[in-house]
Amino acid sequence: MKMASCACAPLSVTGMIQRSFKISKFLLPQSTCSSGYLRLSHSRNYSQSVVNPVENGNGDVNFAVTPTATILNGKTYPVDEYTNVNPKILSYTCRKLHLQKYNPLCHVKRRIIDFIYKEFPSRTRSPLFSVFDDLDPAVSVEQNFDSILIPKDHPSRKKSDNYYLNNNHLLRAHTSSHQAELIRSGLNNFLVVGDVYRRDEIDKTHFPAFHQVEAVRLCGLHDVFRDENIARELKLFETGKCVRTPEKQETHTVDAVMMMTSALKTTLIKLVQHLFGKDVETRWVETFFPFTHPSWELEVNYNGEWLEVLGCGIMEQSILQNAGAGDKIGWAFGLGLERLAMKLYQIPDIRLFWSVDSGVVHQFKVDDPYAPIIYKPVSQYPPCKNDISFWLPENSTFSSADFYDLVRSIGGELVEQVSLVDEFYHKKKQRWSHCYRIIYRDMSKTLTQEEANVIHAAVEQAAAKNLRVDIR
Ligand code: FA5
Ligand code: MG
Repeated sequence: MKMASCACAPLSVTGMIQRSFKISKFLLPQSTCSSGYLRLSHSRNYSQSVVNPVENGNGDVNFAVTPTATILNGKTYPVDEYTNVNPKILSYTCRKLHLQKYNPLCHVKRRIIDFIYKEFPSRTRSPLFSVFDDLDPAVSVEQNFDSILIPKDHPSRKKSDNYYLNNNHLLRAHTSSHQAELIRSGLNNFLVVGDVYRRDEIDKTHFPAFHQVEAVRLCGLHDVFRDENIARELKLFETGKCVRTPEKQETHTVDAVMMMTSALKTTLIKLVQHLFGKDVETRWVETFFPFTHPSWELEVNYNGEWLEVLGCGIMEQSILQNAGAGDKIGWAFGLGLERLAMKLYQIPDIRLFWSVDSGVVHQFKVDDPYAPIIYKPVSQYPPCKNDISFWLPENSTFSSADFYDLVRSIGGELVEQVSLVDEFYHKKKQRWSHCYRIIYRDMSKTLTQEEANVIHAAVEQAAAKNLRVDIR
């Protein structure tokens, strides 16, 4: 497989340079096309010639690469001159960070979904917005580009910017790939959360795989103009011949666009305030996307720099028409989960979201997505893992919290994490057994296993004496 050279994406931190207008990676609209929605199931039936099946930790094999084909989520993509995915990139598709309960991206995702549910209450039992967070990241060129009017010769289609499975399929470059198919399926309000892939540089704010949340809201006349009398007077669409202006598409009325724009911008400002508090500093930047007009990016102030967190706009009417919703007008936005999570938790490097280092993972291990976590840098030095198993005292009220306190009081700052890894009840003995894993790590030097063992032995002794457990 020959790799094309790597292209750099726009910087995430846009700096203090004032821009009121910016040309995005995506330019003006041209072609139209329909979309075929594909939902793939997982399968483990791979051919004999599979080179490197990879497990995702749940025992699911998600991808394999052979000399002639890539197999991803049970679908086979024959290799051709366009293929530039590699096993490393494919391995990220197994991680599904936005679905991992304790990943910071999942906490932020849950906060965003909460907000949207509250902001758009439903008249029925089910929420107004449908949420799709497990759509296959392998999409057709048609889904990623054509269905949302990205011109055939548009630079964002380049092999150097994307991970192609072959000339017909790629790892989605944005969650907008699913807009057309979901509208076609009859939905008016939906969110898509997922991993997206771009051939980017790798630095503190860029990674070739990241996560987006897409929102689409389609409105009929009465959703746009809530007041009955006003709705009788006003229209969504121009009837005569009309021109496109910087403010609106040719088919839309000024009134409809003004109402939709105000609803979109208000929703987004409320969303960032929901995440960062009322004092968050924001600014709107006009931009171009082939799939929206007018279009904007929202930036938030992050440590004195402007950070672009999302793109949005009024959906191109022909996308709606092609998908059978031409009687409605829509707004859409696509936001970057990593950038919001970096600001929210003060995470300094985008790679940390992918870390399996217990020192990182443990900091976000909370059930409440609103827990006010500030990321603490993890030591560069290696950890030591020691397990302790004991029988709980008979007829007593042992609590894990007491054990955690005890470990902390003995190990002090050297204790990075304590977690209950196993518990069972022994019928014959009529006693409970607990096993805890303790991770010791020094912030300033390498802690040797011998040093860790000394502390661990002290923990065992103290637990036996103070908590009356029987070490096993
Ligand atoms: C898009 O991807 C559009 N599909 C968004 C959109 C949807 C616009 C619906 C209009 C309507 P953009 O390439 O700007 O646009 O990416 C959107 C957001 O994803 C960015 O604002 C940023 O928060 C995040 N993002 C983009 N590139 C990266 C990257 N390399 N690393 C991390 N986050 C990124
Ligand atoms: Mg952008």
